[in-house]
Amino acid sequence: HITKGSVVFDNVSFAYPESEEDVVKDINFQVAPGEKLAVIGSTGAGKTSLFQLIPRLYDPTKGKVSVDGSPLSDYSLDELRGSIGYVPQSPLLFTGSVTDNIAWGKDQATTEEIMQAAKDAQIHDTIMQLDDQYETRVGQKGVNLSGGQKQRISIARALIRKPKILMLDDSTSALDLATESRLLDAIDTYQCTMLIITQKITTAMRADRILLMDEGKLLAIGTHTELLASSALYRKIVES
Ligand code: TTP
Ligand code: MG
Repeated sequence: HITKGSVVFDNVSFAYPESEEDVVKDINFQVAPGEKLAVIGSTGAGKTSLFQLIPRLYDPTKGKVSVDGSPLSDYSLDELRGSIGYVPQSPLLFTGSVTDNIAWGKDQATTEEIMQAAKDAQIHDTIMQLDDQYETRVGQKGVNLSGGQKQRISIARALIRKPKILMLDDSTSALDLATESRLLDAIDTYQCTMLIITQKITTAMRADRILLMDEGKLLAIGTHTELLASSALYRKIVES
């Protein structure tokens, strides 16, 4: 079982099926249980591709990813996806109520658990303003929600499972700074390992360490101060 939430990448490379080109190139790093790691890098750097290898949406073409000291293949997909809260870059809601969308995959979720997850994801107030509140239908045949609102429902869906590893793929891009800060404060109380892709240096600086990717490669990993000292590309991003 995944109880600690450590993640290790060992010489991991990855190319999409039917493609020759590696989009993740020989990557090594370790994330300790409870650590918060931000991943930054320009568009197309391979951040999303790297993330997809952890809940096994794809498998590496070379190397090994381990969680809690065991290779991912030692876990069932149910176990992996039950312990890893993965919020994709473009989350999908299905046609159903807000409640259904948050509780998805957790059949016995109570109203309290659903509302707590929504509050922590900073979407509760918005839900309360909808015509039917938590029973409002969303998804293709439901009310229109903004990208940022969908992201937060998707974050609530991840939080309700109390994941050991929480992965946010640019999930706070649409949030104003104050709301994002409240969201990250709430996530701190979950005591999970967090991997967060972000374009914002202020968000990255809230993490324990920052991983900088460029053209599929890990260019640097360390604290903000360490990267300022060691990486010219990082300095360029900070200055821009
Ligand atoms: P991404 O991994 O999507 O790069 P990114 O997440 O760093 O970029 P962004 O900030 O814009 O979200 O892409 C890396 C390469 O992989 C890119 O050439 C596109 C390709 N790719 C696929 O071929 N199929 C996919 O499903 C994805 C996600 C990416
Ligand atoms: Mg991406």
